[in-house]
Amino acid sequence: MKIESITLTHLRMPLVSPFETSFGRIRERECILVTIRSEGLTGYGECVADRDPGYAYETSGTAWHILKDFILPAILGQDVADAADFRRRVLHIRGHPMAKAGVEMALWDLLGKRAGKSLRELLGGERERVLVGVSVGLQESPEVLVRTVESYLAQGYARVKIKIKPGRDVADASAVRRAFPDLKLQVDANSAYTLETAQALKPLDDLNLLLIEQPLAEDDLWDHHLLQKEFRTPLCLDESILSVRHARQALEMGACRVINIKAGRVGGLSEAVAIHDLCRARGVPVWCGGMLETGVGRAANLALASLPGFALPGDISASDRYYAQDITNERFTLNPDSTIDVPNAPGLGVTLDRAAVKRFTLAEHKV
Ligand code: OSB
Ligand code: MG
Repeated sequence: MKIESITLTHLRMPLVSPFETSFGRIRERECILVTIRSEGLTGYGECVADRDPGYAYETSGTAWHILKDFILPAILGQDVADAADFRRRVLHIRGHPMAKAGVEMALWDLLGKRAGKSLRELLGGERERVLVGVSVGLQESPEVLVRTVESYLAQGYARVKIKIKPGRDVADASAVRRAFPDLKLQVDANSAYTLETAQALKPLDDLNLLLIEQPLAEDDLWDHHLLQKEFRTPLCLDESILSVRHARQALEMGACRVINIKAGRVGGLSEAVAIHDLCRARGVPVWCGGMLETGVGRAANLALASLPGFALPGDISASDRYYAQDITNERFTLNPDSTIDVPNAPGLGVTLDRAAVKRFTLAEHKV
């Protein structure tokens, strides 16, 4: 595919409600929309880096720089055969997986459109609808949290993840468990603990949780291994897993028993599928994480989650859980069985609401 032009659009979109994690509270989410034109077709990708380096070191600012000054020049005017070819062309750029993944997604969209195949088909996905859950941010109090969870259950979500941080962990999770004894429940600490402070999480082991996500630092597989030995509940890694190599080492070390896969965090959908394949071969359950994506990234997450090894419900909620106004014409809705349909149209299967994109645009760069 000859890469004829690329547009970067820096977006800032208001969330329907604030989202608070152990690393901060946001009311608006930023991302970079990547638009690539090739041979009469247009492909879209979403770079999921947000404004602040709270979840990862990448931000919309660093991604803009890496995209504009390094990734775009490496492919503009070039004939890029496929995602593997793209990855080879950006191998010399160290790190910055979210910046790379945004472009890789747009290339997958183009490849699908050219072949007349959905991203699900291209990636080898089997399901036409995928099980999903909702990720609930930190609330004012355990009482408010229980009410918030209750409202999502009323909407049909059958799996809930709550965010925790030191001092807001056992009481919150216990309150939700008491209120909903049979709920599929899991917690996410976003690296807020150390091996020492994580001792306070011991009572979580009696709450019948699906998993405990990323309690310790992102660069600390070894202490996750030590902590996993102390818990019956599976630990799940998110921030720590940036590649299929990290995934293999974490599993061999016993640092986790479940992996959260996010294409943005691992440099793209190809690496995400490779991690899925590794885990599937080893009988390790994976699930699709989320980064509060727009309809563009949400479509990609749904296609990814349709692969057979995604054994647990993903953090892929309906569009209205995030945005009153999204940038795609398509809006994703929750089915009564806590699933969302995987798009069927070629590529990502979404079209852009131009007026919405314009309304949320902070900056544009076109080459
Ligand atoms: O750790 O999974 C996370 C959102 C932004 C950054 C990190 C995380 C999250 C979520 C929300 O938990 C997942 C979603 O619904 O998109
Ligand atoms: Mg997480």
